[in-house]
Amino acid sequence: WQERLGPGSVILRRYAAASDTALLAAIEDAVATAPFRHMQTPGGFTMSAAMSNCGDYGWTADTDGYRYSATDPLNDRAWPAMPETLSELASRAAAAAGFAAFQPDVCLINRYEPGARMSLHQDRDEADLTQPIVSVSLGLPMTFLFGGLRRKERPARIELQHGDVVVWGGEDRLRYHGVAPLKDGEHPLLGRYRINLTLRRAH
Ligand code: MD3
Ligand code: FE
Repeated sequence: WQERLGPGSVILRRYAAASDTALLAAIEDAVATAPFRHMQTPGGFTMSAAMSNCGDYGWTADTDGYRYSATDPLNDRAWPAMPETLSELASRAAAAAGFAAFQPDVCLINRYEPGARMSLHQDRDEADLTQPIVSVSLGLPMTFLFGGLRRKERPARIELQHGDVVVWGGEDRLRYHGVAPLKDGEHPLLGRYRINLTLRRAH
C-alpha cells in the first residue's frame, strides 16, 4: 500500500479512495464559485488541463508569468475556502510519509480529459521549498512522469489510479515531473475525466 518513489517521496496507494465522494462534492462546491478554466502559459500556449483552486491562495498562469494570488483573476473575488476534508487528508498523508504538521494553504485542482497532458516542469513558486506537496488522483488512470533535478534526465513512468495519494518533499521536491497524455476511458465516478488535487503551502 505504501511505496517509496525516492528519498522524499512516497505513494500511498488508494489512500483517498474511501473519501472519493466527499472529495468530489468539495470540488464541485469550489468550481461552482471558481470555474475550471484553461490558463495561458507565459510563452503563449494554452494549458490542456483545465484548472481551478481553493484555499487562501490560488496558483495562476498568464502571459505575465506564474504566481499565487489571493483572488481569482476571473472575478477578483477570494478563492473558495479549502474544505477541511481536503486539508485534513493532506496533513494525514504528509504525516504518514514523514512530514509532520503540513498545513496546506492552497489546493490546485487540475482536470484532464483524454489527450490532455502536462509537460515536464518543476514546482518552485512556493515560498518554502522544505514544505512537501501532496497530490491526490481521482478518475481515469494516468501515467506520471518523474524526472530528475535536471530537465534532460529521462523520467520514470509511474501509473497512478483513482484514490492514489503521493507525497513529494525533501530531496525530491525540485524534481522535474509531468503527466503523459491521458488515455481515453470511462470511470464509474468521473466519466471521461481525471482530476488531480495538488495541495501545497504557498506562503
Ligand atoms: C513531483 N500536477 O500542478 S501532481 C502541477 O497530475 C502538477 O496534475 C500534476 O505537476 C498532475 O504542478 C502532478 C504531482 C506532483 C506535484 C508536485 C511535484 C509531483 C511532484 C513536485 C516535485 C516532484
Ligand atoms: Fe507540478
